[in-house]
Amino acid sequence: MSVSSSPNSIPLFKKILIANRGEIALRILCACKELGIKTVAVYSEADRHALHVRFADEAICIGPPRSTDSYLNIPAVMSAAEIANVDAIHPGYGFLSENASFAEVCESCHVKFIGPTPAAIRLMGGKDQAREAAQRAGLPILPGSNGVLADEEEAARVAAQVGYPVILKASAGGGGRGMRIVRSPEEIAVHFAAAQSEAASAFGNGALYLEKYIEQPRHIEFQVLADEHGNVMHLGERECSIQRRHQKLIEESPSPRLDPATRQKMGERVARAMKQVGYTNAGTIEFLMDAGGELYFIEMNTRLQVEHGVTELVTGVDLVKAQIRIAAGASLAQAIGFDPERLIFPRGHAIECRINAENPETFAPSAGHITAFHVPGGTGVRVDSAAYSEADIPPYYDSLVAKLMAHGQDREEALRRMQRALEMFIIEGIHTSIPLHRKILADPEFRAGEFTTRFMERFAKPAARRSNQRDNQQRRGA
Ligand code: MV4
Repeated sequence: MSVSSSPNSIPLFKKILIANRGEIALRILCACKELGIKTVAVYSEADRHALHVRFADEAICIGPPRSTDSYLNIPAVMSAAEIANVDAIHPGYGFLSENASFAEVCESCHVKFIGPTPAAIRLMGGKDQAREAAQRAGLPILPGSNGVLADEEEAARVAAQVGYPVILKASAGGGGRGMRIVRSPEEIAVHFAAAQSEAASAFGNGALYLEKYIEQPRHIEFQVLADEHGNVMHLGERECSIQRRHQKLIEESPSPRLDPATRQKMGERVARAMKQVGYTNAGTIEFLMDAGGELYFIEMNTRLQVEHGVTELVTGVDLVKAQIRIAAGASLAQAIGFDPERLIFPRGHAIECRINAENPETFAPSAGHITAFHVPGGTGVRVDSAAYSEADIPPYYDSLVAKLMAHGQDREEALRRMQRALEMFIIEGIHTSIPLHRKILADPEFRAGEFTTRFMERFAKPAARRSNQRDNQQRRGA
């Protein structure tokens, strides 16, 4: 009798290198273990005691603590891939995940990059190009420039056409850098120069484009999966408006503001658009929603996102397993385990709080030693974290300590689960954003689902007190 698994299964990779660290490296390890795929961890000298190193089948040190010397070091990662003889690399999020050249290097080394093609990363990674591609593919965009602006005169001309206020954005932008709001013709020259030089120094590319500025938008993004045979599906949206300094704090699915008809209509439009651009693997299409509920494409992320878990909770689809199966050549149906037409979602409501190690006064990331760590559990609670009791949080990387997710039959149940889970999460030795999350969850407007990307302005502290010394004492357990 044959030992092959289900009749429509496809041969998967034997060994995958995980080119990342922290909770997402563990998340990818989980998927590999469930699929029976061997794993290779890479790590920096600061991460020798990290859990992704402990749980992987093999682990290879790729350099000193700084990201540029290790997790971003393409020759070091590829050497590890060659030494371990892997057949694929999962890049996670951040680091090399949206680096088209890295995806190309993988291709030329006959190692499968688990993600879209280099061409798709390049097309959707350039923001002005992505805007044009989205428009050609039938997605609604804001009025603005056709591609990059030649100079401030062109900026003034386009701004007069679309009407003030407008926003100047860096083509190579990210994290809100190289972005300027312009409210009148008098301001455009000075803002053009400032945005251009900021973009040039931050990204080595000063190219700018321009859009109509939306005053109080909501940030809503659609998740897609596409196989390498031309099939594309959407998995609904995530509401990501609760953010501070371009760092998301809370994400949920579905959005409290999107009705089922719009979800279906826009989801199908997004899927058709991604089919038209030949997109493959997992991707996220970001929209701004204006006060009237209209959605406008702003940019695309060609990777798995931090907040993918809330989509997993309301769809029942394991997005990381789907990514791996798609990269191995599976159809969408094989990748998710059933006919995409029969996916019924959202099933209830899911919410995520990003627990960061941060100074509560300045919100600056704060490294340190965790002295006690207890994660909440129980019905409808999921915690993705690579932290543990007696772990060190190194200062070199981002400050995410845990993603706390709650799932319920409706938003109210999900919120109550989240509140009790926040109360039952113990992290000692470092400061975290748990107290901030408890305040947000108690806010009447948040609970009513009435918020925009400006929601967190109300939690801004008056000028920070001089409390560093007291802070450091607390951290040491004084
Ligand atoms: C905008 C906008 C208003 N109008 N574009 C911020 C970072 C980048 N991802 C896009 N961003 C914005 N683009 C137009 N035409 C407002 C923002 C914005 C924002 C967007 C999503 C989530 C949080 C935000 C916080 C400030 C500004």
